[in-house]
Amino acid sequence: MTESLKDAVRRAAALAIEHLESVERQPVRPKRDADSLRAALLLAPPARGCDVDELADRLASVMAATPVTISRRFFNQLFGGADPGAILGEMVVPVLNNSLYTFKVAGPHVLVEEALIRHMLPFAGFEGGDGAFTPGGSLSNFVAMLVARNEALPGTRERGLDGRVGVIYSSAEAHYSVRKAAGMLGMGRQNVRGVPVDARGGMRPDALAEAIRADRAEGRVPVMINATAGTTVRGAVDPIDAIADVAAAEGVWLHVDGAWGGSIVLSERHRGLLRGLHRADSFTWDAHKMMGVPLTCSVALFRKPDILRAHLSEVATYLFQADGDRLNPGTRSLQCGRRNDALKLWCGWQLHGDAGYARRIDALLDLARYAAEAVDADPELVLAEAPQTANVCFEVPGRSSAAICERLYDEGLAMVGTGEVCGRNTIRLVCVNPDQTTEDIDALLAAVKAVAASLPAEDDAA
Ligand code: ABU
Repeated sequence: MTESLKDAVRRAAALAIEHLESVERQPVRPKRDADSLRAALLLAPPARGCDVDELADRLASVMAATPVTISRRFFNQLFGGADPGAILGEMVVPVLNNSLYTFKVAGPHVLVEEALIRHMLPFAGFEGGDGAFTPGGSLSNFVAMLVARNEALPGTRERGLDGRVGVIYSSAEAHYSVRKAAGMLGMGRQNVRGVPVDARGGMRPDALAEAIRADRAEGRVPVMINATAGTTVRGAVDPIDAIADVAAAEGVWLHVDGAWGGSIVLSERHRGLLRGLHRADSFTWDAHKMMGVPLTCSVALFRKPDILRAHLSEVATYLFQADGDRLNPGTRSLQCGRRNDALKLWCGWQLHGDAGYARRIDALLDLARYAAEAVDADPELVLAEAPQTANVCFEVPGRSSAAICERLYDEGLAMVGTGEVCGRNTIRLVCVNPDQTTEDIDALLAAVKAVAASLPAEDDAA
């Protein structure tokens, strides 16, 4: 092993520490536009390489210009914060550099994945089922949809759709990945029904049943119902149990997209929100969101054992040469070469245990409730609705939510984004970092009001 490699690893650790210290000093970095970054940073790969000191300097410049997502002033996305256990695991992954397709080259990491999936399945009520790590919630939804399509339309894997039209049912407020996957799977984006939602943003089971009946009457094949556990903007949870009744009556695959809210199953206090999940056929669960694992770490879980291999396996004698399919996860993956996303989750779970993760989920949902009550009690703010999970949407009447968020960022006060709720552009505050406290919420709301007062009046209908 070369000294320069060890030196590089030491420098990476030092740069990471420097980043953490700079975030303590400056939790929100000033916004930089793309042109100023292109001009300031040496971005084009050079004809001749530089030495490692110069490289470390160039890397430090890129890091210093990077938006901060791990600080207590970041409320912008469905991820945030930094978890010591998971980061410890993630930081050793590149020096191990295993590809998670075979036991031969990944050894215990195949067993780490297996142990995690086996541990996660019962939380969904899928004991003894199947599962796979994917590069994100969109791809977990994709693989569930692929399996559902092949099950509903036999022969698709070999012959294609053969003129058959399969339909997907998802709420009008579901994540775009469902429509995108329909396009990628040859099913057609127009064959995704946006089922209307109720006043709380949950899919209406009566409208779902009606949509399925209408498609059947026209000769189309219902392929999958996608219920969402934690919609992107409102954090709404579809009524999974009532939707499962429709799925059972109609014999349609039920998928639950828990990319955002799936981790709530870890909390005894709150898992009732996902009542009926055990009746689903598949479940997307992102550990890089509420569990705080570094991006990306998503798992697609299936109720039926061994179902992934049936839909994804290929013969490759140059790759799968020993140990059998069970120990070669490449036989049931969307990917061939695959990075190790499991080790960081395994390390996080070792550190926190089930009990620690349950406390974490409880704390996030408690903080969201605190934020909602603080907004509701403030005469200058209007709460869009009581939060169901960890999203708090609100407005400053007479001011643009987008302009407020932009100004907060420009002034280095906070990063927070907007989302549409019932025809209004609202500020969407996401509680996903367990280091945040009620003081951070108070500071954000004070900053929102101060910034709003400096902006011109305008109505903010979506
Ligand atoms: N899949 C996550 C959607 C983006 C966000 O609101 O964080």
